[in-house]
Amino acid sequence: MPNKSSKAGGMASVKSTVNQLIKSKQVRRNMLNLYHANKHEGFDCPGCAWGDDKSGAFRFCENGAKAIAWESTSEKVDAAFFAQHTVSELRKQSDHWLESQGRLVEPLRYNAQTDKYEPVSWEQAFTHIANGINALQSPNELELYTSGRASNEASFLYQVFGRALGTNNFPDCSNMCHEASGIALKRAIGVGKGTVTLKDFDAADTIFVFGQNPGTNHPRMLNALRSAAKRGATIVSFNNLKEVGLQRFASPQKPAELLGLQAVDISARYYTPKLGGDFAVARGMAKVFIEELAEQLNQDFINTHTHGIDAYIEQVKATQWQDIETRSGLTRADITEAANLFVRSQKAITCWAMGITQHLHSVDTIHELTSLHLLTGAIGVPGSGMCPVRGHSNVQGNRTMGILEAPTQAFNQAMQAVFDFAPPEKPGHRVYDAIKALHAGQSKMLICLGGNIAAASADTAYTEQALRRTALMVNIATKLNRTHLAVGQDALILPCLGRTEADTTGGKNQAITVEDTFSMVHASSGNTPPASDLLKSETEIIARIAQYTLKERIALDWESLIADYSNIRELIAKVIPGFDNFNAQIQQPGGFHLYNSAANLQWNTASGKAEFNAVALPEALFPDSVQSKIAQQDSPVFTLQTLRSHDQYNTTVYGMNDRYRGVFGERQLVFMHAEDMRLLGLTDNSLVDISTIWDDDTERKVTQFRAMSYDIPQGNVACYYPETNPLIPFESVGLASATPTSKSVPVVISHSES
Ligand SMILES: Nc1nc2c(c(=O)[nH]1)N[C@H]1C(S)=C(S)[C@@H](COP(=O)(O)OP(=O)(O)OC[C@H]3O[C@@H](n4cnc5c(=O)[nH]c(N)nc54)[C@H](O)[C@@H]3O)O[C@H]1N2
Ligand SMILES: Nc1nc2c(c(=O)[nH]1)N[C@H]1C(S)=C(S)[C@@H](COP(=O)(O)OP(=O)(O)OC[C@H]3O[C@@H](n4cnc5c(=O)[nH]c(N)nc54)[C@H](O)[C@@H]3O)O[C@H]1N2
Ligand SMILES: [Mo]
Repeated sequence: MPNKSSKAGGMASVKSTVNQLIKSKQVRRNMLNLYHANKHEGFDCPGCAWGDDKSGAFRFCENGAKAIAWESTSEKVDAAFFAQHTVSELRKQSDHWLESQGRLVEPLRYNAQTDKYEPVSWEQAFTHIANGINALQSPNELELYTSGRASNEASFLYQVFGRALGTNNFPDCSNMCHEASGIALKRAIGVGKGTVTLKDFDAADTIFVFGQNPGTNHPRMLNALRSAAKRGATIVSFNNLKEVGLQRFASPQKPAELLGLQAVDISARYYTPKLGGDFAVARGMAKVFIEELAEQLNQDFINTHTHGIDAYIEQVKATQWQDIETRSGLTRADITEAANLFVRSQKAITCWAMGITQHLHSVDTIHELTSLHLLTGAIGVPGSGMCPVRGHSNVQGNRTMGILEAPTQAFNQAMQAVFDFAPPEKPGHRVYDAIKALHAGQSKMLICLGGNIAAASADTAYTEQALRRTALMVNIATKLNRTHLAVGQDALILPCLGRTEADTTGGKNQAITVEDTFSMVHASSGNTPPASDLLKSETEIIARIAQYTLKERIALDWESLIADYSNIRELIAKVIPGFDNFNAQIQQPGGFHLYNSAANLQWNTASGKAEFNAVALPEALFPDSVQSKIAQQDSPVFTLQTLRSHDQYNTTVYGMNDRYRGVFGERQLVFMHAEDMRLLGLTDNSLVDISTIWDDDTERKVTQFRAMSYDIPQGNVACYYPETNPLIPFESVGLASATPTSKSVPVVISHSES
């Protein structure tokens, strides 16, 4: 069991940060790096998408420091390394080992005869890619994946390139992440982004945090929560697990608190619903609003700004408390208390992350949370609104730049006006469709602008099979990972600069731009010497691939775009709304804020109003066909969530500890309720196998995991991602979002066989 008195932040956090930096043997360079992180004229921290406060103080967090140290390592995987190891050998290594070997330093091509990656020149690499693409029968045989670290400039050129070729196949990491948030918010309030900014956290009376672990994944968010708690705002957490960071937090940046003397209690209320129980929680809160607190609802707001209230009220009234309690795992009293906290406050913010987005019913759940704000008018006024807390540092910007499988007509028209080609209208692929198409041999080529799709996507065996069927796979990356090893016939690795490194082209250090979770767009420029002279920026790599492939098919002066990224920003300003005077706007400290229609009470929905969603509470977490399989099992079926430890960044595993959860030196763990363990005859040292229950005949199993008793609702279990991605059935995706249901997988647990 984790230590009850432990708290996030404080001395332990600082020590761990410093240890991490020292271990990387680059202390000076890293401290310089940290000093420049998230400051005007420095680089944007590659850690997470939380916004920056503009106090100018030395700002960093432990996990940002780890991300920077990991990128700044002096270890290298060079030609000698690849001469030593075949790809088949490397595939046997762990994700942690692979990335620990160091930075990629030169372009490489896979040789199927020797089963090794071998150095090639950039010229050869670009020519080979262009030949590969131009040999495809249709541009729709190409998949263009983006991971959310890519800059606005690189992702804008990437989508220009894809659309000039004629495809909308832009699968991206947000398909596995906040896709449901974008869809639900667009449907409910007409804009697929959050409506608040960091300033709203200073004005809110109540802040709800659903399905999120900011202590680990957005540590700088704790500063905002901590200040809010200190000035008397009420923070209410809904989380399957009692996460330490949401309970007590000491800021590692305030000297007095370094000693942990003034740790602040963050959450005034902490509810632990069942996995996937949040729809029922929100529905229950709506029921209390409507049936018990009707006089406190904002009738003016409802009448002026919303559509569909009558049908919604009918649905809410028809939902029975018994169903709400069973599905949420909370009592009517708990939900009534939370509803009162919401309604009593004039200003409420709702934050959420993967605990909400990675389920079958995520889109409706997020719509239901939004309805609470529509009933009370807690949106579009200071201190109120919706806050999906994005993951990757520029994942929101990628989408703004046009990394979308189904762009709007307005977007296509703007593209045509600027680039003089007709962009494809046929919707393209998300991650789910892309992997399926590769698996079926309909798509033949994959380019990955960062990321690690092999490990990040669900159903590892199926995904790897799909990747191994590619005729050509191209990975633009900083570190070696599992995707690079899932080679088919032919593959290239193109090594790129990281966020922290100086990007010098055209005789000057270039800046790129990013957009944070609050729609703030700002510049970022690296300051450390690149890990190798052979590295190129992502921006240049994309521009060169486009230049070599498209030749005179598009009249763009690629050289001038590569020599000066402000020329790319001029193009962005012409195509993407809100980016007028882009180059001038990023000169302001902190950058500029993109207009948000819903925050200004304008509703870009079909009805022109914010929409209620009159749907019934779903019967179960899984589709009917799976429920009937579950009913046939002799042993208990648990719901598994897959989550992050404190020592990882998505598929990048920095270390084997998860300090805040009391875990040291291991990752093959399953967190279980003590009573569930007792029923299965397990103790804290038992080794177990975990198998998925699904409606197909595929066996999905992981073996030799250690059971660990934990404060988790009975019937729910938790394991780390990506080790348990093999358990997530490929077809187990969210309705409308197609996001893998990484937070609800039906499993059985048995003693390990050997
Ligand atoms: N250091 C670090 N920072 C990161 C990342 C990283 O890996 N490491 N990843 C980045 C990315 S891409 C993202 S998307 C974010 C992810 O940020 P998070 O969403 O915080 O990440 P997870 O670890 O998936 O945590 C999910 C949380 O939701 C809870 N939860 C799970 N299921 C449910 C549920 O059904 N209901 C409720 N109420 N709670 C539930 C879990 O107990 C856990 O606390 O972080 C970003 N920042
Ligand atoms: N089971 C389960 N699966 C999940 C999730 C979950 O909670 N549970 N979460 C999902 C979520 S929220 C996300 S966002 C996805 C993440 O999916 P991805 O974004 O695809 O994965 P990452 O692990 O972030 O990518 C790590 C790799 O990116 C490369 N890299 C790092 N920095 C740079 C850079 O600056 N440039 C370039 N070009 N490459 C770089 C390195 O080679 C590194 O190996 O995973 C999803 N998968
Ligand atoms: Mo994410």
